[in-house]
Amino acid sequence: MRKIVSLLLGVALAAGMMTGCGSAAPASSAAPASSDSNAPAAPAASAAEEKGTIVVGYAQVGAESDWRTANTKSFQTTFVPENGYTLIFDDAQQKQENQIKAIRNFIAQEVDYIVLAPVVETGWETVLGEAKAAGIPVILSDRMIDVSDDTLYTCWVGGNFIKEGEDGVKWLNDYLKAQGRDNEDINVVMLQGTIGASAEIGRTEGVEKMLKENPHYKLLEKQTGEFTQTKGQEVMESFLKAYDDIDVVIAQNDNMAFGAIDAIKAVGKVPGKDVIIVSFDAVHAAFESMIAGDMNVSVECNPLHGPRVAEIIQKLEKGEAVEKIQYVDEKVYDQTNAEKELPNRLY
Ligand code: GYE
Repeated sequence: MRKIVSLLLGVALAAGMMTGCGSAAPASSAAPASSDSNAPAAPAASAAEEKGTIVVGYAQVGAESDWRTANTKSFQTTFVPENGYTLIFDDAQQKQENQIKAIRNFIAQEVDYIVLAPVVETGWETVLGEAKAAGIPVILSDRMIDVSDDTLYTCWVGGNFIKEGEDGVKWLNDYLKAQGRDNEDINVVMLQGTIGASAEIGRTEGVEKMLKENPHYKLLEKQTGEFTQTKGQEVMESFLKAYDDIDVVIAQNDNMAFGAIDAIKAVGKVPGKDVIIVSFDAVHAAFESMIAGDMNVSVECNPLHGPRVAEIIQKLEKGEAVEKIQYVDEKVYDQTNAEKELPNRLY
């Protein structure tokens, strides 16, 4: 929407960023910049300008999980020229410093909006102050930030992570009761997400609060698995070496749970029976795992924020007010309803 010059600059920078970061963004859904050196940048930029598209820079966390992949796809299919948008996508590979660089690039390109899914909660004052000084609204999606000045962002939309953590243990309480194990001492280990990410902070808080309410629970150990399958498996292997009586694994996302399940099978134990698996996200593969009897439960966390952010931008374009904090409704799925629900799942 801004000057052609800035778009041209944007296209050039976006092309550089995409190739520089090795981003997996398909050309069709990213900025009309192509890493193909035969494709001239200028016509693509003016095409975007002719259509009067709204230019959105998305500073994404990375590609660490199925949830994240679904989230990226949601943005890349929503913010397309046919819907009136040009998306400049940046994959920060789980590093805050990369996100800060991406935001500075977006500011230099004079994008219309910046969307940020912050890797961690703290350390955003300076760069978001720069976005504010440039007059570019910042919409937070997925994870939260911890800043004293809430004018540094326009609004936030995402999951209620504390509630998700509580829901996971509530499910466990009911399950153990139904199994006649509610008076048994239960040993728990927890695989945490990226330390300092609000999804980790909230889920840890919610889980620990609920575990403390029941003296039968003993949290043996918690450690980060960085929200990845590989690290989840690695940490679970070390837990299994250290403790021979683990009753429950609480994995703060499905991918770490998949890794834990592999580690449990490798020592000859049966996941879903010998060790109860409580997980988060409820991605497609989690439903398959529940149907197979491996995973016991997955607390939903909905990644399809693209349309939600588009709705916010449309309101802002019309000068309408938007809610500062918007939680998405989420459910809990387990082995009793996984098969029935699987065909309805969108991610
Ligand atoms: O649970 C995990 C992803 O921030 C809610 O990030 C998101 C989390 C999600 O890597 O799978």
